Amino acid sequence: MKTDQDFMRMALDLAATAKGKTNPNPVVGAILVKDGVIVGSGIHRKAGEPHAEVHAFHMAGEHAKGATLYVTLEPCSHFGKTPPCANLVKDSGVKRVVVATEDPNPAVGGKGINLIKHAGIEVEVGVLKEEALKLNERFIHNMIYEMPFVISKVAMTLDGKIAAYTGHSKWITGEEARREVHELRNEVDGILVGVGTVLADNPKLTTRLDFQGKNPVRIIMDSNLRTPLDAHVADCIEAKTIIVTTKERNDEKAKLLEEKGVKILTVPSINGKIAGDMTLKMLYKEGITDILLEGGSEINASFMRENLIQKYLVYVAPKILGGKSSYTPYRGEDVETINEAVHLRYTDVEKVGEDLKITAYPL
Ligand code: AOF
Ligand code: ZN
Repeated sequence: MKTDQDFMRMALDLAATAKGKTNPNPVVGAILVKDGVIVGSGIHRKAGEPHAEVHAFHMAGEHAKGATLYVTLEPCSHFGKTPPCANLVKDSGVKRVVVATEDPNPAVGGKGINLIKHAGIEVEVGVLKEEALKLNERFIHNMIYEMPFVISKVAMTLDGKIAAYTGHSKWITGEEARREVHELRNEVDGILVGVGTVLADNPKLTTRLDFQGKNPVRIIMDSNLRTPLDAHVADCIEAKTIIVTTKERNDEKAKLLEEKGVKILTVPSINGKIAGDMTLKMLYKEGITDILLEGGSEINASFMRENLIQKYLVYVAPKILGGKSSYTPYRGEDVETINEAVHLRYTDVEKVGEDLKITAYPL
């Protein structure tokens, strides 16, 4: 006999297949089970399209009567782009509803669960809650802070170097780790670098996979608009570009970049430095719900120091570079003591090809 946990795990696995496809919405999976048999299943595929429950009920038809609904997120109670799922559940004839976690969207926030309970349907909340929270970490962060979820990605040697003193860095990690980074780019709304990286490497910052992936919006932190007009990122045919700058920038250059299709986002500065938190708030208003922060080391350091990173992904290559002037991933200002370190918690360590991948969250 399969347990509630077993069915919820299936629903979570279904939901996970849509990761990166539903932004700004969460990923959600739903399964209808009657007498131990799955009679309906569904996922939310894309914002604006039907919710997971709708697909599951559609598949189950009459079999939904007397069934148990397993859903990874509380059924919604509001009219968004689609009508409330809680009403659908209420009228479906299901006898029990198992929910992994509440919807942090203030428009829902428990109201969906209450509506179903008041209809006399048995509801259980919290089955595989931790997994469900992790799966929707991006969406939950968005709902609470109204800012994008920032993932800092670093590829470094075992001795913590990301480039030789010349800036040469191709390649530190192996093919499999680099492929994973393209899979990540395929999932996020934005990819952010400093203008230093644009000047040094002239990167494309696009997604290159065996299939047609999604290109995230390229976001360049560039207070003085030093991005060259012929830089790959200034070419907006393949992917969109936002340049984040300050009021002090050259208006003429801004116009020329805009003519190439670049969006110029003017953000307040503090001592000549673009304010990181304001940048994120404004990017969220532009529809960016998550960002892959790909450096370089000064941008990484300022986001890290301002506590603007929600997740760290560090790929460690089995190589030692050494050297006094080689680059490290989070440079910034010198600190005097270990007490000034930002503290993290490791959640996963995994081997990817020849490299290690460490996942960590700030405490
Ligand atoms: C569910 N099942 O599959 C999803 C839910 O604009 P709408 O109508 O698509 O509503 C989006 C909101 O609905 C989203 O912010 C979240 O609160 C909830 N998403 N709820 O019951 C689903 N995707
Ligand atoms: Zn819904």
